[in-house]
Amino acid sequence: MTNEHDTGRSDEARYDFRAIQEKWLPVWEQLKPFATNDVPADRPRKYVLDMFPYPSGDLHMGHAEAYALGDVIARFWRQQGFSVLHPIGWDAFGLPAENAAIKRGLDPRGWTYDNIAQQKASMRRYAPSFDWDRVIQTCDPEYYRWNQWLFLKLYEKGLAYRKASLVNWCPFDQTVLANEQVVGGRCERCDNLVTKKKLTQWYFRITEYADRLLDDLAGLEATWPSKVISMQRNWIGRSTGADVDFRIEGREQPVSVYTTRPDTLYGATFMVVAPDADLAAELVEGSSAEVRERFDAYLERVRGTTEMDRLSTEREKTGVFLERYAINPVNGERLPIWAADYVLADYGHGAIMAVPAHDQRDLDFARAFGLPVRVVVETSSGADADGVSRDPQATGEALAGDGVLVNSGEFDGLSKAEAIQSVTARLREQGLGEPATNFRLRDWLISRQRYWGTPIPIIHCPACGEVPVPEDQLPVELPSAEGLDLQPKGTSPLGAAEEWVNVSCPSCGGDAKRDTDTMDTFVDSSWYFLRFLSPHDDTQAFDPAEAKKWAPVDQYVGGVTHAILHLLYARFVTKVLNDLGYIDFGEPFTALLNQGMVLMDGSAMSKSRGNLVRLSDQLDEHGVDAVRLTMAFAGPPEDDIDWADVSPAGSAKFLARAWRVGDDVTSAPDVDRTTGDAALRRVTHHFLADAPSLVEAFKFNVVVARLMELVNATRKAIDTGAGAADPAVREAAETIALALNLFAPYTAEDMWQRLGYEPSVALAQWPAPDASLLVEQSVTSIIQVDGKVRDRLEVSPRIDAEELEALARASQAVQRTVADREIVNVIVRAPRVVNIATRPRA
Ligand code: ANZ
Ligand code: ZN
Repeated sequence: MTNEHDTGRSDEARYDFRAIQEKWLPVWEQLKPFATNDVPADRPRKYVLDMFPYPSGDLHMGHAEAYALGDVIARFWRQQGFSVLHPIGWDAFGLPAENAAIKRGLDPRGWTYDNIAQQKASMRRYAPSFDWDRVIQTCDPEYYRWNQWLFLKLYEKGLAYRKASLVNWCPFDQTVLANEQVVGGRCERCDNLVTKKKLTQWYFRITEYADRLLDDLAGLEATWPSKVISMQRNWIGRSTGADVDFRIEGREQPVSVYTTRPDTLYGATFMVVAPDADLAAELVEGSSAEVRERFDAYLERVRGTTEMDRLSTEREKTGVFLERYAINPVNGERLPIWAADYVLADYGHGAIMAVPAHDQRDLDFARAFGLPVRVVVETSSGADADGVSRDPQATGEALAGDGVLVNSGEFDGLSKAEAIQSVTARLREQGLGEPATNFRLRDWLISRQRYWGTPIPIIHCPACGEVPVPEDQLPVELPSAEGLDLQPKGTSPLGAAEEWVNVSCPSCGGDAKRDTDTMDTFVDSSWYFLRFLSPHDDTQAFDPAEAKKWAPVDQYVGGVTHAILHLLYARFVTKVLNDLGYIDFGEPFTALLNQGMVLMDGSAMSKSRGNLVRLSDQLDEHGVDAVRLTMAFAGPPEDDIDWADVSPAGSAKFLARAWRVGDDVTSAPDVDRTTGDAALRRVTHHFLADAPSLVEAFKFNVVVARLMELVNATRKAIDTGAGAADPAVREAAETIALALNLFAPYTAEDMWQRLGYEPSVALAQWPAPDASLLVEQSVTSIIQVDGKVRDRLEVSPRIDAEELEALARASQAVQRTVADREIVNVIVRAPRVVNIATRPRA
């Protein structure tokens, strides 16, 4: 043990963050304080996970925030006696690498691994408490082999399938996109408008889990941000109503429509089919040549329209009358059938009964094309003063609210809710309809026509059809990019890798071809948290025994940008693996913390905006610890941080001050602390008592503020009070080092050594506070009425003004004095004085 306190250290020992960083980084690399390979079986465990980075360029300020905050939690649980698994890896496949490589004429492989190397070096210096023996990189065949395994498991269960359908197509990236990757009608990656294209693609049947994905959100309400929960709820979008069958003149089969308002069936005045639905094409075959021509032209236009626009209520309504008629099952009315783009082909049945009086989009359409409007629910919200519903035809406003049925035969007089029940029951009796549930959620489109991803482990055989690659032949390695044209062109570049594509069928041995698509990279990240549990296992995707010990993740930390996509997919895959018996839990992430963004001058940082703050510059100038501390101190972790408003220089100054406190201590580690200065001890022990619950509530900034108070109190004790040799000063300094371990690991480690301990401070335990030092002493509070002392109350020194005023007003003596006079003013100076002013009642 080194104890520099006896060795005549220099008086002007200086805090030098560069020297400290250089000193401790290699020590930690040797020591591996965060290794988790053999942790004691009987110690409780926590799994803290930060979303893994995408290796495009070096780490940036956003990473610096996320990893600083996640590390507070990981380090905290270690101090609280837990074995903590805190791994890191790289989410390394995907378009950005591929596009960057194409631009530079490089192999995406080299570009990606170079970036990983750079990020890894920066990450090590940044010193989150990662277990570096568990790093995974999703573009390693050792990793993506298990993506392929997962695909095959889903395929066996019928949860992975191929179908031809209209898909989102990015004309710029020349690839399909999942619904989740279309943001406001635009490609999430390149921001170009997304169009639709009919293609045969691979899907994961996430819709089969829609109910569970929705219902299980209830169990996350206490530990996930409510915003994320409601975004997921909306995305899944469960809607309940009824399917109603309409007979079509000149067609054998009836057409089903989905409605959430079966109560409005008598108000249906026309039917609308999606122009791009198969039904529309079929119906128009029975129409005149002129209509067919108009329809074809219309369809052409619709194809170029985004889904967003189609659903917009602002847009002018367009459509084509198909000269065909449907029959309303309840009253036999003939309803004209139109094709219009506000009805979507892939929701419900791609056709609707239009009820213009009660549905705004139907009303807009009816008004545009002169179709009848019939009110069937008298709503109170749409009523005049005399109780008569306003005419939607005239006002242009549909009556959407609650009300009583009219013009609806035997159902007249029922409330909306009653009528929904009764009409549905009647339809069911007559075999004309049934209750139905629909989801906004679509199956997850996972195939991509791009190079840099996991090959889909399927072989297409002319004789046998789709043949899964046998598990013992995994991984299907991605062929070298050499000689391949990676330019996006709508078909996968892998098709040109002839040696790779042409194989013999695993089933019949005949000539066959590999599937040339690659998987969406969200497949990679849908289960990566399990791979960390046994990252080097080459016999299975993850070890179920390790999953039992560590999983699910206790605390997940990452950006809110992943509120839907990644989190939904990971929840889905977890449920599938649960059903398949590999794991015994159904939710991957027990708790979730979304950190805010790091802004500069009020807006997101970007090169083009010219407000980019480079992390490496900040680290060079202020040091790792100051940057990390600044991230924690800036405010609640969920809030955005404007780098223009914070002071890493101030953080560095504080760290130097804290470090010097440790350096000043002259007592030995084994000194009897109970003999120390009581006032300072009380401050220290209050801090020891309060910090853990503050950390658990993610109030990191409050912990830092309290720590600053502790440093000040200690400084004062050294300079003007008990002195550097007092045991209470040592106790305070050690507490400071332990707390700094959460935010500023280099400074903490260095202090710890100067205080006479071996590394690592990260493994030292948080001491229990001494309860006797937490007992509040009371102070005497003087209560005056009109300038005369009337009572004295013994109160807590921490009492707040409101509480003290209430006590004063409740005092017998005060009440007697005030009697029937009126209190006009109360001035409270907690905890010492309350002044009550009165006057006679008027
Ligand atoms: C008649 C009706 C009357 C409707 C009324 C609403 C109000 P959610 O809640 O999103 O499930 N709809 C059904 N399929 C559609 C499709 N493919 N494209 C566009 N709209 C479609 O909405 C269900 C309602 O949206 C359905 O209920 C249907 O209009 C329409 F006063 O039927 B409703
Ligand atoms: Zn075959």
